[in-house]
Amino acid sequence: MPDLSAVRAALKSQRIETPSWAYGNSGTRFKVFRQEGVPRDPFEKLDDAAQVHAATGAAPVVALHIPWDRVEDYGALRAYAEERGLRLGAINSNVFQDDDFKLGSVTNPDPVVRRKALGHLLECVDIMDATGSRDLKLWFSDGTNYPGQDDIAARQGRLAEALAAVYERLGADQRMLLEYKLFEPAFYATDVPDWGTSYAHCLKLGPKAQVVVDTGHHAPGTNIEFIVAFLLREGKLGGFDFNSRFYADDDLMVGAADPFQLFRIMHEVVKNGGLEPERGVAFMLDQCHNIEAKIPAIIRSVMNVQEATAKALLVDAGALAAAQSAGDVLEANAVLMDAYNTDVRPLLAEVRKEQGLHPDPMAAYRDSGWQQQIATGRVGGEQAGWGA
Ligand code: PSV
Ligand code: MN
Ligand code: MN
Repeated sequence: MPDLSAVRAALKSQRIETPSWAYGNSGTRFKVFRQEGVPRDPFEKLDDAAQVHAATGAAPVVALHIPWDRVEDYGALRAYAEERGLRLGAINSNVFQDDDFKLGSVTNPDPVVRRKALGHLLECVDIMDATGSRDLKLWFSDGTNYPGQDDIAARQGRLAEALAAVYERLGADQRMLLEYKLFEPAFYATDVPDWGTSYAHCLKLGPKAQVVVDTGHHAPGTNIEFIVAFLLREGKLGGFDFNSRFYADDDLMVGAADPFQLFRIMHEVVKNGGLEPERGVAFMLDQCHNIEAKIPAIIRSVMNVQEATAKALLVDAGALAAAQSAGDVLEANAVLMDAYNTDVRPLLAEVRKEQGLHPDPMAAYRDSGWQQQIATGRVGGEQAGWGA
């Protein structure tokens, strides 16, 4: 049987990083839906993130996206976060919203455009120095739409060159996390389409380059937990961008579409040591809440990750290993399913109470009055949003 006090301790130490863009307005390519009380600047995003942390006790880190979260003084933003018990997390670069990047950013055939893209990535590392962020998250929209449009291998060479320049610029305690995505916006060939491509680049670069797994970026049916187990074994899993998908990059609440998949992923994380803080695996959310209230959706997402983690921690590792080595297929599967089928909500409620938190984070937020306060208080000014 798993040691319950170790399970409780592990649950208390897990940190989930929330994305600044999830607090702002968002939508689909068809429509951005505006919500009342949405933050008007990065400082107000931190105010909302502090509410998520107050309700859950598990979300003290906030990822930024540049230039969406551009401010005059990043030191002041950092101090503002720290005053609220938060810290600034991954800096997400953005080389996908500029006309110059139509044919690619770091893989663009034009060296002038490539230099501009690299300049942005290096600026993001400067920002990390000021914010105290450990991670630079790189997602490239680069790719081609038509066969013959550009030289696939040459684009890999250009990508490698840019990555090497960024790697060179990283400080001793900084890392770069290279994200992959099967398709979109490029529809024929994406330059970093899968974990293998990301892994190969990271391997060449060195230990400060790690792969980030966005759960929404795979072909349907992909065994994501296999990828997780492989990368952990190789010491190359930098973190997750958690979200749920039914079809493509849906960015829905993690654990909403397929809680069993999330459990299988967390089982591999737990089993392969990925929950230990020294491993440095970042548990980030990458979601947009287009039709649902944003702060409660983020709280729900944090809870969904915690529930999957709790179930994974409850797997009877001894019984599982015994069944596996005996070749007892049904028993091994049953051990895993027993953990998955456990209702961990009472355990998590107890753990929260032990931490001095409300046992139900959704109720804690509802009772806080924050939603009413921002709905009436945040009037005037432009509300922040995806791409704003
Ligand atoms: C675009 O697909 C994307 O959703 C990537 O997953 C990035 O991590 C995110 O946007 C923020 O740039
Ligand atoms: Mn992502
Ligand atoms: Mn995505």
